[in-house]
Amino acid sequence: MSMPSALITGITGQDGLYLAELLLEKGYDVHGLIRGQNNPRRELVEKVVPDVRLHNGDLTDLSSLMRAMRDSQPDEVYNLGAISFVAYSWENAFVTSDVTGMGVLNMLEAVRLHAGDDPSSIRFYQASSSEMFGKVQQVPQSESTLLWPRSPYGVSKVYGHYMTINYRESYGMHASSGILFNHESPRRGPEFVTRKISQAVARIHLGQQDSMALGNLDAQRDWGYAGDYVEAMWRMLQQDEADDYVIATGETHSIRDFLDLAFAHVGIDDWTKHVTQDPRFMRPAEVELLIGDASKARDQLGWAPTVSFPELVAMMVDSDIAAVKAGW
Ligand code: NAP
Ligand code: G4F
Repeated sequence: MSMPSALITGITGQDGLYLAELLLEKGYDVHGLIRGQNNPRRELVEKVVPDVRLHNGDLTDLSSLMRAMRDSQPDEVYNLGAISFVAYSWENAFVTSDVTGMGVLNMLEAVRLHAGDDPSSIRFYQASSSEMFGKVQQVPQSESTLLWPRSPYGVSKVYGHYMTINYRESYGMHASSGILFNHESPRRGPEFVTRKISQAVARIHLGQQDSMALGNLDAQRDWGYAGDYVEAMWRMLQQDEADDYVIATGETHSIRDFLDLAFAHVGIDDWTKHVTQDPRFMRPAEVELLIGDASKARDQLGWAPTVSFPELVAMMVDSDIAAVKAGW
């Protein structure tokens, strides 16, 4: 039997790299979509996963997606590409809607047109988000919780989520949507709060920085480890029927809890003198509380998280200490 092949959009992102590693381990022929004329993250992808074949393309450009489909001939498509930073989405609402929302439609169309007579022959994964729950209408949040997005990013994800369901129902596509709660790792972008903290704590510990400025410290998130979450994506596409699944740990913690653990890891019990609050990092509308009910994924996919919250915080701080020491 020939090896299965997969196309990943968002290959340069946190999840794209973990997923590429997972699929290569499983024997897949892995392809990645990369955008821009001189993408600064190409080098990182080529170093971490040299066996991935890269294709130029952009989620806003349907013909480039069609070309990537033709050149990669995938059995599975993982649509991870997005403008994913919630704060940025207020400043750039149109481009966020175009990439994170309309980009999903473009990718679904590319898959449907490429698949021809049998739209279910290519399996599709959409990276939906707990940000869609926004002003939460139920605690904890599950697949049936009413969506109430609070940011242009969240609204765009709702569009992509329902478009994925619509293509499944309209064309019989094997299109699944993973409603993933926040997941982090040493590869997390430095603009997100967990990595911002782990990098600052590493520098403070090593005497290279004295303080950091943050926004709302009281928001609560259900934080898991990205390596666990890409396993759930793959499991969704191995099911006979496509479906939607919440992926979460079922625990919630505030930014203050993250600060407690991160500073305690380097022996600092009182972090208040190292942290200031700056209105620049407050959002026009906040998602106050996220906590997911992943029982459907546990029962149907056999999925469960393997990394605890304290382990995740320690992993990120240790990695950033090593990076600062190495001069990265
Ligand atoms: P990430 O690190 O921000 O990666 C986003 C990826 O999208 C990057 O590879 C980026 O490429 C690519 N991209 C941006 N604009 C594009 C465009 N116009 N065309 C093609 N690709 C484009 O995000 P992540 O944390 O890995 O998350 C992966 C996906 O899961 C995203 O869709 C995100 O919204 C969603 N999600 C994430 C979480 C989480 O907690 N991490 C939770 C729920 C859902 P460049 O390098 O070129 O910018
Ligand atoms: O780390 P964040 O920027 O992540 P956010 O907004 O929850 O979004 C992430 O998770 C979503 C899943 O729910 C994904 F869909 C999305 O793509 C992204 O991966 O902010 C987390 C919380 C927020 O409440 C924010 O207001 O941290 C708060 N926060 C406080 N100070 C801060 C800061 N966030 C950032 N980025 N920077 C701060 O200085």
